Amino acid sequence: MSIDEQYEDIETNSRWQKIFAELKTKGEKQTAEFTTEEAKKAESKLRNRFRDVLPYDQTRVLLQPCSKNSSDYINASFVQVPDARRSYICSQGPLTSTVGHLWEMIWTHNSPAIVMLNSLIEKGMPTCAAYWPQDLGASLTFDDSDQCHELTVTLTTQVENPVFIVRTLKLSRRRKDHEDPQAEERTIAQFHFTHWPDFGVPQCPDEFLDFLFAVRQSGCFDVKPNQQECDPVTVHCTAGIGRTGTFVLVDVCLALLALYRMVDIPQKLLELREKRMGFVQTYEQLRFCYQAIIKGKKRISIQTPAASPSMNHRPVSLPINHPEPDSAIATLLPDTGSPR
Ligand code: PTR
Ligand code: PTR
Ligand code: PTR
Repeated sequence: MSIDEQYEDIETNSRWQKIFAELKTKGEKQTAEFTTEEAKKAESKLRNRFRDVLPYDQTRVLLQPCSKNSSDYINASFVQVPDARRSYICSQGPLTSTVGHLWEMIWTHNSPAIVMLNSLIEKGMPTCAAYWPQDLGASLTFDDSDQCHELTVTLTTQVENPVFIVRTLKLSRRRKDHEDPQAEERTIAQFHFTHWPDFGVPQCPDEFLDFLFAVRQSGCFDVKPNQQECDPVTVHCTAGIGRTGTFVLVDVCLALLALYRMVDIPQKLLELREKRMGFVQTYEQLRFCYQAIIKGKKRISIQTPAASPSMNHRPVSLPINHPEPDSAIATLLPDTGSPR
């Protein structure tokens, strides 16, 4: 059955809840062996936003603290998907006390971009620390005592689209134990989707796809020569599972469709849940994934090099150094007719 037929079948027979529940049961069996020991340690607990959303020990991202006695813990997981040539770091929204850790992780693991899917305030409550400066040209410095480096983040550009904002951040890092340390600098792109309530779905697949294609067009998912996968793109929301899982599942399935023309969406979700718990939090989010994959597949295949009227975002050009795109994927990508 094609994805469209599967969708119609589930929709007509109102089976979303049932399928979602079955996946939960299967997923729990598959992940029964995985542990969260590090996340439950006393010093880690202060670094978790939620008690029940933890990275598995098997896939957690490690910090590199200065002293052996300091914790290397951050609530973030590696989600590597070699068959789709994708790699992500999926993370909770940082706490005020872990913002320096987030930037250190981004530097250490060479993450070229951040995909943010929550707002800083939701239902009147803070959901994530403001980890970047809010004013153009402004800087924030993070100098955590357990880290070897001081990190400074500067907001250099900000472009507002109807449902998302693209920011360019300059990240500079210098060792604290040198007398006159040379700071190194990198540019990190941040793609911030601003219209997605937690446990909800975006208003329509098209606005989500505008966002996803803007992320893709930056080149942040390009695979460098001699690498199997792209450098890990950091994806977060509040807990880093519901909206983050939805984004990753749609992107992975569209990448797989481009490479192999077929994908088993429920199976892929189960595989992703082995990397980070709770990926895709509601049956509506799963239904939305199908809708976005079906629309995304069509939208990609009807794009012509000359025109792409349905793409209402501006082409995003970011100073990420990347090689030519993987040709199999590039053929299915929207071409806005503008240079990369
Ligand atoms: N302005 C909010 C307040 O009342 O404090 C805080 C806030 C800041 C909320 C930023 C959301 C934000 O997201 P964005 O960077 O997309 O404006
Ligand atoms: N940038 C190219 C263009 O505008 O024609 C297409 C392109 C976009 C290529 C994104 C690769 C991209 O990334 P990914 O291979 O990860 O989808
Ligand atoms: N214990 C929290 C709750 O259930 O409310 C955990 C949680 C919060 C889980 C938000 C998922 C959430 O959504 P997202 O991953 O999209 O931020």
